[in-house]
Amino acid sequence: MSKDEIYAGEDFAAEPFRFNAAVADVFPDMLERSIPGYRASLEAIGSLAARYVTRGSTCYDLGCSLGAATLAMRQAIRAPGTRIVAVDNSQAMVERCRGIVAAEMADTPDGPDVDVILSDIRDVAVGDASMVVLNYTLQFVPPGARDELLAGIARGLRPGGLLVLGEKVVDEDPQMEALLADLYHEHKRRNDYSALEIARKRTALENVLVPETVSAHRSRLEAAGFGNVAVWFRYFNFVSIVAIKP
Ligand code: GEK
Repeated sequence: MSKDEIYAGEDFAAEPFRFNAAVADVFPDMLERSIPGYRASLEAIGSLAARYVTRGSTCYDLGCSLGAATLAMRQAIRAPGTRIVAVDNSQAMVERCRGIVAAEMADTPDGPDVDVILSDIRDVAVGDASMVVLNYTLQFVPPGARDELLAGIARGLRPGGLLVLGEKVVDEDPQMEALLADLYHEHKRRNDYSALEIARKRTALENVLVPETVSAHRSRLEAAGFGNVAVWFRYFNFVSIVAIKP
């Protein structure tokens, strides 16, 4: 696994963060070291897929990157006749994801078929779905487009279908937000990012990754038509939420 040193070099150019080839090449290491509980989120996606994916339905992995959540679902799904649609708008991610998924499908040909699609997730019509995953993706979608995206997902889910929403969040209480941001900074330092790398990445993500509060996510999910909503996981300012369509 290649080490993420994107913000370490001397030849570093200050520009907004993009999911380009350089990022895709170090992506597994980047997420392991940058998203507290990332591995736990994938484990839970597998457990939830085993429980919630229903016969003949479609599962969606929106903002699939290299397909980690797609593979977690695929390995866990027991319901027959299912398929997975994995979507990302980064060409570099989609190219690599297609290779990873093809290798997995060759190893386990009896599992669900997977289509990896290069598209903006806002242009994908979710339909006849039993499970949709947005694992740390919604935070990159412009805030003004989030309500409509979530409403479309809710409409496209079968009754009883499940959404998993992983997000970086911001706390309502500025003092607690400062504490959580500081603990996160320390976590990244422990994971071998220098203070300079952390500062550069934070600047690059400004206005690119736009976090919201947990209550904003809850309200949006409820307005979109989801019934039961729960935060099943929180680690500093990273959460994962499950929501069920009635
Ligand atoms: C995982 N879910 O490993 N349309 C399509 N893709 C998008 C859009 C959009 N509008 N905006 C961002 N992306 C993965 C990790 S990473 C999280 C998800 C992170 C894509 C973007 O190209 C990137 O691949 C992904 O969403 C976000 O479980 O890097 O923090």
